[in-house]
Amino acid sequence: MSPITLKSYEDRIATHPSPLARRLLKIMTDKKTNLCVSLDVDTKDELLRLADTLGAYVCVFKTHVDTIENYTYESVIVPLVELSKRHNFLIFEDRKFADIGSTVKSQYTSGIFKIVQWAHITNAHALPGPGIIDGLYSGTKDINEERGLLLLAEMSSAGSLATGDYTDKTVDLARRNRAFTFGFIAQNRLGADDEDFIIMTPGVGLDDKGDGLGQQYRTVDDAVSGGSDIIIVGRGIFAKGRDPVTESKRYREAGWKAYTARVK
Ligand code: 6AU
Repeated sequence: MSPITLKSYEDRIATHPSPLARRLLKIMTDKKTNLCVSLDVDTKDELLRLADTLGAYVCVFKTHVDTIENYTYESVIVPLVELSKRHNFLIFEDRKFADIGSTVKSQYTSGIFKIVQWAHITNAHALPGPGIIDGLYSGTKDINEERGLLLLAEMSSAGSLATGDYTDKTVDLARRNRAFTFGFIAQNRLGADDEDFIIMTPGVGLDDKGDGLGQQYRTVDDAVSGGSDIIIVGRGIFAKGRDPVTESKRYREAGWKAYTARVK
């Protein structure tokens, strides 16, 4: 266990090199939650309803905004940003950028989504090399609020190619710009003992083992005791037959209990 994982979220606020991560750690401390809910729903009504009813239990809401039917900036983003202020959570657009710097800059700043305008957090594959970080970072130039990037260092899906040397090189890339690249999507603790990267872990589920399409689930305890800082949960919370409020409370409690046991 690295010394960072034994420190409280609150203690990490003072020393973290990323302004976005400092804001996130403060929200987690204040709201006592390390739960990120993945709002993988098809309609804007459902997205906004869940963001409102579950807002109190989460530090981050993760979106795939390109899957929302009848998307418009005014009807989806404007109210979502309003809810993020009301309930004090950050928005993470799970865009998984994967192109050359110049292209990802346009994808981040332009088009119908204008992700950089509203998503506090986004993520990218390391595959294209350092230009992808430089391109995304240059897109934040005119934004007056904290923005942060997660690199996909490991994936939860069966047979993922993001392992070993690829994962190590992804960690190296993140070191280029610690004020912007504040952490990883990963299954394990990554970085040197004294480096504070925020580890966000998908593929967490208490009742399922997989989804028949490659997803693999681990328990909350397994992820957090292994060094994960934030658990990402989607279908474990809102799959058919599950009550999202009950499940959010359950995952939040499990996540906080596992974290408290770790830092004790
Ligand atoms: O809990 P689930 O399986 O319903 O949803 C998991 C969510 C999905 C995936 O797109 C995403 O997490 N995800 C990611 C992310 C966040 O980048 C990486 C990964 O390795 N596995 C994964 O499931 O929205």
